[in-house]
Amino acid sequence: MKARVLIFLGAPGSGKGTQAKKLCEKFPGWLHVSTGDLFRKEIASGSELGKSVQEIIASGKLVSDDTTNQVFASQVERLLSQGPVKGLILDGYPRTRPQTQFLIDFCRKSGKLEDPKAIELLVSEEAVVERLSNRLINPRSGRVYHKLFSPPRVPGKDDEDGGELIQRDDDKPEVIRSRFKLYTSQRDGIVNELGNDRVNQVPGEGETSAIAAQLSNLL
Ligand code: G5P
Ligand code: MG
Repeated sequence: MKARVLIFLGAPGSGKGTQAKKLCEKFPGWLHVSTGDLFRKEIASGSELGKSVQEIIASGKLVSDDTTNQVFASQVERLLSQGPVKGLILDGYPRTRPQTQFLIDFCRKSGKLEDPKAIELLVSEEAVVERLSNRLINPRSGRVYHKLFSPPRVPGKDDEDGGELIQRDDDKPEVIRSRFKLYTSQRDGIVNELGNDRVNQVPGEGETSAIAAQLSNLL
């Protein structure tokens, strides 16, 4: 059976990463693919790729489609070669119309993946600024916290590995707002390419667990 491909579409801070991690923990065989996490790992490792994307990411601009498609494709090929996969949750990919075309083509050619569908998490710009200004992440695993609503047990330390939590370079208010605008400008191109009937919208503001329950039903 082919693996399902579910895109989590939504502005920065809409909860894509938080919800993707929750669902992949709950549903065995579902895997989380975040191009943002992959780029941040490259930056942390000091690789050539990491060096080439570091400034772009810190300023909230988009990495080129070619580089992003390559990073995405090699990660998915690696995951598919490791064993059976029920589904992929794509978080932060695709981000442009050309990436969406690449993804649709990639799924068809692979022979192992269904055509992609999307869930769009809807949030306001103000909610996003509040959330991201208070976000902390574990740069090693990508695990996400909110200083007030989902704080770590020990302030500034990850619950799992005990290591330092950091604030992302692109989580400064002015960069958050420009990332939000960039998402808004790209969103229709992505949805048109997928087809409106392949996109479900879910309110992204409210209790994280209530949103997770709604997403579980759609899965
Ligand atoms: P990323 O890493 O893909 P963004 O901008 O798409 O970054 P981001 O900021 O990671 O998205 P998110 O994953 O949607 O946001 O949100 P999250 O981390 O889960 O939650 C945000 C905060 O809100 C957290 O503190 C969380 O605890 C809290 N929260 C979550 N859910 C709830 C809730 O229900 N209620 C409440 N109260 N709080 C909640 O991309 C980064 C950069 O990498 C490059 C670009 O430069 C990009 O800017 N990049 C790409 N470039 C080109 N093409 C691509 N495909 C690229 N992918 C990445
Ligand atoms: Mg994220």
